[in-house]
Amino acid sequence: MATHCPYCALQCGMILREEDDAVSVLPRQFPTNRGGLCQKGWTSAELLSHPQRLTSPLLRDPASGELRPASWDAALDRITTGIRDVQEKHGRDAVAVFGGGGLTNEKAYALGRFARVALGTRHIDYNGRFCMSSAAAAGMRAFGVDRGLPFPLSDLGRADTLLLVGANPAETMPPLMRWLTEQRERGGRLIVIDPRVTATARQADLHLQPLPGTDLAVANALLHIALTEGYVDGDYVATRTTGFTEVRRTVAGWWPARAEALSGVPVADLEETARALGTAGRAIILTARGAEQHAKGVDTVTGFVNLALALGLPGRPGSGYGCLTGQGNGQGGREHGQKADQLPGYRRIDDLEARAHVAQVWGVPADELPGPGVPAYQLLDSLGTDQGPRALLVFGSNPVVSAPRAARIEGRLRDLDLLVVTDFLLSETAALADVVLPTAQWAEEDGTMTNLEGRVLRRRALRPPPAGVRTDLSILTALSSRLRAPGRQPPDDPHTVFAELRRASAGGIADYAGISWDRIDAADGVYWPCPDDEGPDSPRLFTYRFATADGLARFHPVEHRPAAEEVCADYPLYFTTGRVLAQYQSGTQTRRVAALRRAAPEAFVELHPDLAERLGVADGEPVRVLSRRGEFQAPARLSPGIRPDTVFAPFHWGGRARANSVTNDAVDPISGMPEFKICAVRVEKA
Ligand SMILES: Nc1nc2c(c(=O)[nH]1)N[C@H]1C(S)=C(S)[C@@H](COP(=O)(O)OP(=O)(O)OC[C@H]3O[C@@H](n4cnc5c(=O)[nH]c(N)nc54)[C@H](O)[C@@H]3O)O[C@H]1N2
Ligand SMILES: Nc1nc2c(c(=O)[nH]1)N[C@H]1C(S)=C(S)[C@@H](COP(=O)(O)OP(=O)(O)OC[C@H]3O[C@@H](n4cnc5c(=O)[nH]c(N)nc54)[C@H](O)[C@@H]3O)O[C@H]1N2
Ligand code: SF4
Ligand SMILES: [Mo]
Repeated sequence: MATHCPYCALQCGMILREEDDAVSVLPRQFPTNRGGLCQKGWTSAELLSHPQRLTSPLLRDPASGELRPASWDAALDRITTGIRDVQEKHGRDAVAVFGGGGLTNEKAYALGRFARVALGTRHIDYNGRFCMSSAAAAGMRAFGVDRGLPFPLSDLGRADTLLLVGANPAETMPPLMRWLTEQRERGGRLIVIDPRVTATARQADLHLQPLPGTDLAVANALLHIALTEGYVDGDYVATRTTGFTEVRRTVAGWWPARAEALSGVPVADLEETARALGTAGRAIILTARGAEQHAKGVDTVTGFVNLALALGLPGRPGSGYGCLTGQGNGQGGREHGQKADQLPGYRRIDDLEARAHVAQVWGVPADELPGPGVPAYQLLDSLGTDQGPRALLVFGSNPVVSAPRAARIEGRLRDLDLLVVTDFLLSETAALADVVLPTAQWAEEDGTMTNLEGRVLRRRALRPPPAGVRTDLSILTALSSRLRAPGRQPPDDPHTVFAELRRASAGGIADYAGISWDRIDAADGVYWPCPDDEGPDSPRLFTYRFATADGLARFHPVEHRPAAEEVCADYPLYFTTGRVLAQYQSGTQTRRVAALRRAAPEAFVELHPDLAERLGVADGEPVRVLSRRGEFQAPARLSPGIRPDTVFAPFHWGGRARANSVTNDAVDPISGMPEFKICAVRVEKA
């Protein structure tokens, strides 16, 4: 059966085969992965029948404090009683929902509707806030629309110059590297900006290795050079954009030597990068989490968008700016109402017309819909406090491992009157819950996912979930009927939910009205916006106009600023975080797959050999990393490929090896994105 991988936003095509009870994975020719899969995709079916899989609800026993198997009736009763108690005492907003970018479009949509209508709370947000929010906000303000890649992935293979800023696809989306190989075989140049010599940087023609948190200075200097060298496309700027005068004034102060002093990137490399972009027939600039997960992430992305606009790239064939979306449904998950300020179709919840449209689809009065909630970190950090919600329902996230300053968030979760987690494995967050509900896995339910290109895809059920397990949709339906809000939730059949999503999104920015499951099947996916059944979809955006009211793209002047926390005598090193190939996110899934555990068995702290020598640490020896917020411990991994002033660790592990015990919870003022990619630490021999 043809479907797609459960993990990242590349959504590689795969075939599932069932023999007896065992499910095997085969790669599938799909226009994005062209028959490629990474190790995570190959091994994804192993979790379907994993011995640790949850097959019964779990309830915390008040006497022993342990989680014990319970019936669905008992579990659902405990949840509805808990919700009613909390809402009676503290009001409707005292219950919150936390979603995930791995949920299908149908589930993300149903979750937003459940929060606003069945619970009547304004408090819903999701882990995409930690992932996509900075690029999303920058894209919205520049282009009037936020779609990761506004062009098909295949364009990467045809670019003369490709600039990757804070992206390591060789580990995070391995089959995507085929397009980069093709690009270089055609004579194109690949330039990578990353503080580490990553597997991706090793393939680049030019690698800029800045200090973490200085990408914005680099972007402004690149535009400064483009101006002085005459690479700016004056016609394009005049006819397709507004606001350049201010930006020109700001970047005038960013002469390359100033950026070199801050970032450590040599002037010659800055000049070479500007030339490669400015003289290319086709050029593409892509950002990912390295540039975005900062308290100035929106402005940093905006710096690169300004550069792309000044060079006249967006909307030109084979050229443009894009962001590499991360989670399986990182794109669709941010369009249909899991965000605190959003209604389906990428509508704003404070827009009266949007409220009227969606309320009519949902069959409720518009003034009954709550207003905007707060972004993920602010929400998590308010839990169980006097001002915050007292009950939380989590669908598809493991914040105990993945939230910044995680020990503090773990404490907040413990302070709740009621924590409910739906998962198919006992994640670190589920282990803290009062009620855990076992849910179906990707190969056990139908639905749609929207990949990094804005292409809507079909996920297909190979077989029903095991006995005792329900789908997220049926859990939402059951809860709303117990909350005596039946009819306030769509039925639990994903096809019916998708039909409703199409109507709710109609006329919005992310318009799915013309997308049907049959149409997706017939055409290797359908790109949004797609307003009409009969009309075309939109593989390429911006060819004639941008999605702003006047059709013009907007420049925004942006200034470099220091990280929220700078190094000092007590914490003299920069700390940054990211991913390794064989583990996924908080690791709940991949740490339980034997082959992946063998490939990446434990966390590590990547250090330059010179730094290690100063600390008296040998390769493989355990070290402690300490910040103002906490500490974690893992073996040292010596690598000459990292800057000597910077240490790196992956965030896939919990417990003592939890990198997020030290990360900074400073957030971007516009997007709410936490500063995962830079804080000040001290490293000691453990
Ligand atoms: N194997 C694997 N693949 C995944 C995932 C996974 O967990 N594991 N997760 C998926 C998801 S949700 C996402 S969001 C994507 C993320 O995909 P990427 O963004 O490619 O992944 P990261 O490793 O978080 O960050 C990329 C790079 O940023 C660099 N970096 C750190 N600080 C800075 C900085 O200040 N500036 C610059 N320029 N670079 C910096 C890091 O060294 C790292 O190599 O991956 C997706 N794919
Ligand atoms: N230090 C640091 N921290 C980071 C990052 C970083 O780069 N550095 N990156 C951030 C980013 S980009 C992201 S995306 C987050 C991700 O971090 P999390 O939000 O924790 O994401 P996952 O680990 O994918 O958690 C998904 C959980 O839901 C379960 N699950 C999967 N599918 C479903 C489903 O369909 N339904 C239900 N009910 N459950 C499901 C899984 O078993 C797992 O336990 O981490 C962020 N945290
Ligand atoms: S690259 Fe992403 S979608 Fe493709 S197989 Fe690996 S994890 Fe799955
Ligand atoms: Mo992500």
